[in-house]
Amino acid sequence: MSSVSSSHWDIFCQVVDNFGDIGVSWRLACQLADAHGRTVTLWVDDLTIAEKIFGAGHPKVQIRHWNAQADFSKVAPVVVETFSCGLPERYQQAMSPKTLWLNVDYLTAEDWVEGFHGRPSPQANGLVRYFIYPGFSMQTGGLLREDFLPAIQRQAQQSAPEVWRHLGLAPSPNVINISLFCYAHAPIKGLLDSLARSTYPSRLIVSESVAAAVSQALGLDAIDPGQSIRHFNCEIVVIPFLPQIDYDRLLALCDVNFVRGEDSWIRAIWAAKPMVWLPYQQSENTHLQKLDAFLNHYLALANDEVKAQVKSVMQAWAAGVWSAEDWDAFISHRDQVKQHSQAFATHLSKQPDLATNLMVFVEKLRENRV
Ligand code: TRH
Repeated sequence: MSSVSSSHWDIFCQVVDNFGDIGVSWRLACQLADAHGRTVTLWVDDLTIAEKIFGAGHPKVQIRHWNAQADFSKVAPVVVETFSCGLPERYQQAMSPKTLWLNVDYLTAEDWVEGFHGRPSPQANGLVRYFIYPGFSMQTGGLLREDFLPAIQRQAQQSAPEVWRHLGLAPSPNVINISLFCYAHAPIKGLLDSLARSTYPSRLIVSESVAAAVSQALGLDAIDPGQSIRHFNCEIVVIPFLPQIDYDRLLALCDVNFVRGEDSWIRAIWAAKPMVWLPYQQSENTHLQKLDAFLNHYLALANDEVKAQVKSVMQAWAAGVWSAEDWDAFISHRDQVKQHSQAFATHLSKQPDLATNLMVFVEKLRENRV
């Protein structure tokens, strides 16, 4: 085994589908480099999806293609496997008992993660794999959050007209701006109908990956990025897939954010605006349990009105049904929901972030304190 710097980490990512696996892995790699001085090699099995996320890259993060021919002879002192994707057999053979192996698993707000976070899992080959569970409480690994994010959000809001134009959109301060990033099974037609007949004018900013589902709901062939159409009291505009940092700017500017999966969900929490989260669909409606677990955290300190409005809209959206009345109530109380979202983000941001928690965990492992 050749040696690599003691401040080097390897991260392994398998792109199952969509952008979340690589979105989280890339964000973690960049944050370990920016905030903790690590150099990182990010191994990814599918570079086509990944390239949408990498943008101009990062000087301290090297991207390598994880394939059958890859050279795994250089093992980092710390290796992170994301979302239980496993480590290549040849890489494991090159690892020593001193290599620290962490599996950063999917985010869930369910309570069981507290009991499993940080637990070792001895492997048949003598190596030990530690399970890290991101989460919403101090007993979990926390959430990814960069120190520079508040400045990005502030700047977006202070220079809103310029930032809207930077995103390829006209400043539109007199309408409700809503970003839409969801899965195709969401009741999109219900949302479009509600926005069309609402007394509040709105602009629905649709991510490119959702454009096909939106056009289908409208009975159109396609709406391309850059195109906009009027749907009664709502302007629908499709935008291309944005660099991650621009997506944060968009969330900071919009009045309501529809998000999904894992990483956009967390970004919408930090944006501190009214949000509607759609969990990744799972068999036996497990995703609805995950939603309820999140709502318990998210709404723990909310007043009864906010609780009822947020709950009914998010549960309906995730269950694939739509209630125009619930949406109307939600949207007309958006200032109260916003205040609540700000309080929730402030409360969560007092907890250490995931990258910092990983650094602390690794130090404890080195000192045999886990
Ligand atoms: O793409 P997703 O649906 O990813 C999902 C989830 O991670 C899910 O839990 C997992 O099981 C599945 O993948 C395999 O949604 P998510 O997690 O929000 O990831 C989207 C990423 O794309 C996130 O990093 C934000 C980023 N993004 C941009 O950078 N620009 C954009 O314009 C948009 C819409 C998203």
